[in-house]
Amino acid sequence: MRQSQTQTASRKDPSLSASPALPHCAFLETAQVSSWLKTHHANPLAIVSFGSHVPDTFPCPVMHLDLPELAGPSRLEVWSTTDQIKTYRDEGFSASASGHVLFGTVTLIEQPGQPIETVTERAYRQLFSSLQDLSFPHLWRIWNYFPDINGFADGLERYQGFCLGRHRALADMLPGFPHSLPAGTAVGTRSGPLQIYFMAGTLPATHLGNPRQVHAYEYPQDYGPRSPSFARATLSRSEAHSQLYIAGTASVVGHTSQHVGLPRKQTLETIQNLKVLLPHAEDAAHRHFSGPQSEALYKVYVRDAAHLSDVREALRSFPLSSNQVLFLQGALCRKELLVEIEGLITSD
Ligand code: 3EB
Repeated sequence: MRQSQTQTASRKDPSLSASPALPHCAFLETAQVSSWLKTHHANPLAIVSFGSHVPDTFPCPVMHLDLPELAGPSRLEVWSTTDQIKTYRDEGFSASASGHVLFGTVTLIEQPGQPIETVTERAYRQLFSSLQDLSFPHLWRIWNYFPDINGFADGLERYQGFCLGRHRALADMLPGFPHSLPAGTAVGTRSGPLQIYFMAGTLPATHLGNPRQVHAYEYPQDYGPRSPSFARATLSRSEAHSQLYIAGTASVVGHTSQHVGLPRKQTLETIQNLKVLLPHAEDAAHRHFSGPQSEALYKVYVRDAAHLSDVREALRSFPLSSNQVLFLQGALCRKELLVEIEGLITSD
């Protein structure tokens, strides 16, 4: 099966025939993981847990996030590859590398009295020096989680402090900043340290904006002293497929939050943002992301568990099977945002 897909794709674009497999992501119950990996001849790159137990027999980075699952059986986000894996570990850092892709985690505990911007800047500087050391200089996708995201300290909302520290490190260390910024997610956990996981490549990926939205890195200063450093989506490709990493997408049009207090309408506005992004990404990739053969996974972050039924109701216009979507309870970076959706689509 894999073999025949490869051949089809090589005919389409022979210049890419030497590139390796893209990482695969699946939402799996803990008890399914080992047999799933065996059947797919895959090795785990990283596992993200939202409260489920993860046996320590997995050799890859494992990140536990305090983001309660709101529906269905508890599942893990399992990233894997059919390539061989090499793992790395350092204080607060772990990663696994396969072929052209590095998947890693950075975890930093906030010390009492230390501002979130200082912790964030340090985490991003550590991340960048690891990318340089391991020779995966191109960031493809990044996820950021920390508690009390809407809390205030030293006159700044903690999310704004986070943006400030992230901006300091990235503006200094990321070549091509801000156009080389990858798709991002930033969500508030119930508890825990600053937790970051990321995918990086030996080759650059393509970063996209959303035609309905201002680039987050060009937001006006009303939202904080430094703008959020992320792209709306990132494209990477192998010989056979393209992958579209969709950043956390919310009810933001232009740069303004829409439908304050209305979870159903915010969800519909978010879906509208996704519907505009998809054809834009298809044009850029020359691949289909909305066809019947493409595979899509979404994480839906809901601020208030009481809004889950409204959110699910609105999502009926965007049909997804239960193995394609995780509903997680998390706080979002503007107080008025009630729902945010991120995605990963592999083209047909
Ligand atoms: C927004 O559009 C919503 O700071 O990394 C979404 C995804 C949001 C990522 C980030 C913020 C981030 O501005 C918030």
